[in-house]
Amino acid sequence: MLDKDSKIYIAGHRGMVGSAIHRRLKKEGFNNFVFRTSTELDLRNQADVASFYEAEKPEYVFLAAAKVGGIQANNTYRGEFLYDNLMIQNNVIHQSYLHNVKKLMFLSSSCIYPKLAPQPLKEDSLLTGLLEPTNEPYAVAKIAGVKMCEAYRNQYGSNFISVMPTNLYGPNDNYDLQTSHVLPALLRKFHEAKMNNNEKVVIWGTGKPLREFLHVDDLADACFFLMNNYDEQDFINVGSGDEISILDLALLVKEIVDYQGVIEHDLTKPDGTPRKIMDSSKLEKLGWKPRITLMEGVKQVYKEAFVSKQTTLKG
Ligand code: GFB
Repeated sequence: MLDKDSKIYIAGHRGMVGSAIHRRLKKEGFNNFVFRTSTELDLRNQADVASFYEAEKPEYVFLAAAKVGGIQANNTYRGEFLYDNLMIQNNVIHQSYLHNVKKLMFLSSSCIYPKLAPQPLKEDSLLTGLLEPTNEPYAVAKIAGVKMCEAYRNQYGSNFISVMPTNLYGPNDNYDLQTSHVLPALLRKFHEAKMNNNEKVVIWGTGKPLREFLHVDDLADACFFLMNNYDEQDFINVGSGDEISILDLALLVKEIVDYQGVIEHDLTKPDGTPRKIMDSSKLEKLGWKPRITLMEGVKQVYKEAFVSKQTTLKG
């Protein structure tokens, strides 16, 4: 079990996942955190990360720092997604080993599974087929991170585990329409269309792909549970079972926002993987289940990001 006084480093504490893990731990009474913003510490820089570990000597590490984005960002910034993620995770995992971190959790992603792997995606489908081309560089980096945790456990006995979240949403998401994931993009598009009395909202692709969505607070709860209860080499899926087509998701957001116009498709934009739902039975058998339904979660996020605050959004 994590001790309340343990020194915990959350890499990426200002991102959607890192900030949710921070909220979850604070709620539990943890208060010995170490943080660095990306301006204070460039995690891609080996020497700087080494100095940081030497100075701070964290006992537990949540590795939630990563270059992330939606389908278009992944496909456009292919070099950066590969380089930045490999550098960040290599430096953090290696320094965690050198400084005897008691336990590290690496946050991976469901896109590491082969594009056409049997659904729901089971953990043993990893490396059984070709990846989805739009996010291959990101997936290759994340696979390397999972394998690095496994290899360090095998060779050095490091207690490093990896979790595989499905598509996430929640507070501190990215609402830039060029680089965001689908859910924040739809919330913004429908909200702005309503405010501006626009007749239509354009969504990317055919609307047919199926995706599973998990609220980031549920993910953070699963991370806390696994940090306390899971010490195995094999990585573990974290999903919600809430699967929906992109068109139905658009209709759900339309209803929540109460927008009266029509939906159009931009077929010049990619669909990506046709279906991506996790088999999370391994985690369920350990005794963890998500709590926030998609409807509740999206309503909550919409309220926080658009109704309560008058958010000024870029992009
Ligand atoms: O969320 P998303 O960008 O990523 O897109 P992926 C999911 C689906 O929603 C795709 C469609 O079929 C998009 O074409 N979509 C419709 C839109 N309208 C929009 C829109 O306005 N914006 C966006 N972004 N999509 C990512 C991977 O894949 O999932 C990452 O590229 C990562 O590597 C992440 O793993 C979780 O689910 O397709």
